Amino acid sequence: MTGKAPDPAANLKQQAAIKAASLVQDGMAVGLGTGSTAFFVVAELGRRVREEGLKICAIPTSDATEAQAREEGIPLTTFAAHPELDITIDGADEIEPRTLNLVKGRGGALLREKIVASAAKQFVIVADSSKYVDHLGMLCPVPVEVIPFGWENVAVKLGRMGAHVTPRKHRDGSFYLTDEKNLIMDCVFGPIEDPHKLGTDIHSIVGVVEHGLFIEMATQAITAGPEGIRVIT
Ligand code: ABF
Repeated sequence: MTGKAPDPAANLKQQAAIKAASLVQDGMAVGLGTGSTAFFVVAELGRRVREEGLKICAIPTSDATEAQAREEGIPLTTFAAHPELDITIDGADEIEPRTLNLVKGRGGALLREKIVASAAKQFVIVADSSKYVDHLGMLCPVPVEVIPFGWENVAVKLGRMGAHVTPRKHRDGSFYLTDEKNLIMDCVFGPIEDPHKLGTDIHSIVGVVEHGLFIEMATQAITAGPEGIRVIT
């Protein structure tokens, strides 16, 4: 038998996704996120397009989301036609509730996710409540997208910044490649006291394309947990 194990948080993710999708209105240009929670957002928007006649156009953050959006019948657009978006809805790996700073990119789509998020007037995060942390870096590594040429040198420099660096690989040992054909370095820093400074330092390394610290970007987080739906602005 093939396929993934059932996701115990799927119901919570879907609740948060449906609430977030309700923010989307006729005429909006929408950024579509990537991951198992964003999946439910795309599904709900597809349902609204088909059943309610919702009129939107969308830019996906990954090839996988693009394929899903096409299946759902959501009209797609480009940055040439819509250089600015009304809203982007996406998942996250960690959310600091005090600041709405985030770690993203476990799914490998962080570069397009950051571009699509930064192009939007509203950037809404959807997640189950397990993603809340006191400090970024507590639950998961910070992914750093790196040009393949000379990645070993970038890894050394990330290590000198205090990270334990693991190049992301597939089970067969081959390198994971992003949609942009770059590598991902998964960097364990532990709890991050100053994510803004760390993000700036990572960016200063030649060969780094982008990192998964999303600082002062999210305008709202909608999460679902056993206590119900929580909205933070
Ligand atoms: C994307 O999907 C990523 O930035 C993040 O890594 C991941 C979250 O996935 P999930 O919703 O499946 O937990 O949003």
